[in-house]
Amino acid sequence: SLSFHENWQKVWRNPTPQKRYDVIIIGGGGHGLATAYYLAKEHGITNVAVLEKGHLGGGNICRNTTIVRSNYLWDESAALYEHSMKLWEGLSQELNYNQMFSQRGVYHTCHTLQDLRTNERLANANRLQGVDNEMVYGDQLQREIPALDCSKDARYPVLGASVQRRGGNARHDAVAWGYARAADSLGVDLIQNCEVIDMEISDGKITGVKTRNHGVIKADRVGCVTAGNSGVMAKMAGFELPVESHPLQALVSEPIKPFLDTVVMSNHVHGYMSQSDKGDLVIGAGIDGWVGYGQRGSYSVIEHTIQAIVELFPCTSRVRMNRQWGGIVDTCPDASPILSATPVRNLFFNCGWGTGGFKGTPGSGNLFAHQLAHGTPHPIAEPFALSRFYTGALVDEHGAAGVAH
Ligand code: FAD
Ligand code: PYC
Repeated sequence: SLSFHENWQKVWRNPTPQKRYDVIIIGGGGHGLATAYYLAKEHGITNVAVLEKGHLGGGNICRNTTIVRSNYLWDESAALYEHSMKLWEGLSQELNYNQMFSQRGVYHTCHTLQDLRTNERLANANRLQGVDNEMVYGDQLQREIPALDCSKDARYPVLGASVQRRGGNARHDAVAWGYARAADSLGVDLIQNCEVIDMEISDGKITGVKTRNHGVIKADRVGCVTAGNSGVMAKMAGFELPVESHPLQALVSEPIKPFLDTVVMSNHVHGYMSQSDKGDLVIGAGIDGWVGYGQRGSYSVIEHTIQAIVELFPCTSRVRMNRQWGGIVDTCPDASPILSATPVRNLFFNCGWGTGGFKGTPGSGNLFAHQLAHGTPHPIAEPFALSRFYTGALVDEHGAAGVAH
């Protein structure tokens, strides 16, 4: 059926890497590609290569459940995620690529008094920060989400929910491909199948990277944006990161008629769900309790997650599941990301986004590009430096992470 579609124009070039670049970005996921785009677009730095060990967008950017929101607790996080949300709101136009960004609302259901208090506090904090978030209860919640079991005799009755109405979801591969196409058209070299296997460091300063199949490539500055592999990359550079890499699993069902036009997350029974435009139910779990690098699903996680989903939406009990998978997320002790200089001069890391980096993609790329261009952090990124793990100025967002760590 594709025989009449030959000779299509390539969406990006497939260049042979140069011997040297002004900036090398390791990792062609959402954040790496966004960083390359903003470096070229906003800072005029186009002698840039993105080195990706597999294919562009084969990592978490295309394995996530696409939830976008900015309802985090602390001012530092609200500034970070709201910066990203504002970029999301103009991204289809900016990249001339339909991101299918759908602000259909994200609900966090509350099943205990403590759950309610936590969410009410969050909603109040967000409103003071200028971020939309509100509480809905009882009949209003039932009207807004007819399929949600709001009955009093549910095993874990739903007492109310917070909702960020500007939250929602987007099409994950459109994000990767949109940034890739735009970065390529500004002159960035996107090098696929190019694994970085070592760092070239001299007198405490990075001078380039060693790759598996293209030898050493020199650079003035290197940004490492490798999500679940960040600990491995830091080891190559001779230091340790306070991150743990865990599998995070998700699954989708067979397509069914539209019945859910919003995103529902429950921290208490622990599961979350939205319905895609194709009709599949997109369902996710908490992180696996063990560390690992296996990008796979497992039966026990499916079973627990489906129990939670059926508890919330009894009408889904006979829907068949189609696919399951895992991605490796790098989690920090405070469930906040790291955008930072490192002990190696001119080597910067952007990692630790854990279970929540999809929503952060545009903001992360935008702020990290600033840091790579200037050598100093953008004011919004300052609180997310590695130094917080020495000073103790952590940005604890476990309560707002939405996914159990
Ligand atoms: P990736 O796409 O993983 O990019 C990193 C890239 O680095 C990869 O392509 C990898 O191949 C490459 N790389 C690694 N090592 C090397 C090397 N040595 N040399 C060259 N390249 C290398 N977040 C949300 O906000 N909302 C959600 O709903 C959500 N759901 C999720 C559900 C699941 C199942 C998972 C796994 C994650 C979810 N996340 C969510 C988190 C989000 O996907 C990640 O935080 C985010 O995608 C990470 O940034 P990235 O896109 O750049 O990562
Ligand atoms: O950060 O909102 C989130 C999220 C949902 C599912 C995984 N992460």
